[in-house]
Amino acid sequence: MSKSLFDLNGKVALVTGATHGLGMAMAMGLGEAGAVIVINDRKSDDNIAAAIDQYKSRGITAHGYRFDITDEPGVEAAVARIEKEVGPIDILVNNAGIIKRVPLLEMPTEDFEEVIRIDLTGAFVMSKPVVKSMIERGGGKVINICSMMSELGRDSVGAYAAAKGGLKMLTRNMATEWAKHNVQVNGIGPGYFATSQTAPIRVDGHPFNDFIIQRTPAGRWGEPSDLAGTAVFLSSRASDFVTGQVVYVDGGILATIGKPANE
Ligand code: GCO
Repeated sequence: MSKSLFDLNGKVALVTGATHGLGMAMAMGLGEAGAVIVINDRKSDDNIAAAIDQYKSRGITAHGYRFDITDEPGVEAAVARIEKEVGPIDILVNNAGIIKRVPLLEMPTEDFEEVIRIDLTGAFVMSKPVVKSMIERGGGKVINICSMMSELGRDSVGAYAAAKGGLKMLTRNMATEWAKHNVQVNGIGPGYFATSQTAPIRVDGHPFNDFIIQRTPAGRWGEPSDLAGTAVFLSSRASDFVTGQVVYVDGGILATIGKPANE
């Protein structure tokens, strides 16, 4: 019987930063579609071990490695080790990232550069050794986790928006250069999701929480599991002729200018 278009059995997926949050939710989706999951954390073996247990509890085979996506020699060594110990990486999800909510005029330049280094340059550093191997093997899939901030600005997230805007264009350029090698590169742009990263602005009664509920046509924050289907689609042969796109999973927020609060 022919495999489902969305079947990932036999595939190895590296999802950076997938010890928690949106990365874990996407990795769980890829695992449930059959992929073997590889995750990383830049600091904590404990975080990795706890996450591996969560994957295993869902019947998903997962492996964890400690490395920093901005450390180029460390990334190259980790990719070589993963491909030796687990197998060639068929799917790379560049998810790891940070945010610093500081108004631009108050932000130290080193903090701005740290956000760019992790959220933008990190995807470039991580992709090079993985994609070189994909090209040798005839192809693969890369998914860069962009953001609504790839399209819109917001007070206090200027460094993050600059990084995520750059990541959208890096996605298009990766797609341009690697399509001839059967490597498809796309982005996922989450809207506002209920994660630890948004917890400070999501508490009941917080003006921003009320604003997002009102500004999002779906009338709710996204749940991490809302991203799994798009991640599976962009990791599977169902998307073999899709490249250079950013799919926004945002409850409709980017589709509308919104409506008056009392409507
Ligand atoms: C913020 C939020 C956003 C979301 C997400 C939107 O402070 O505005 O953290 O940046 O996390 O990136 O796509």
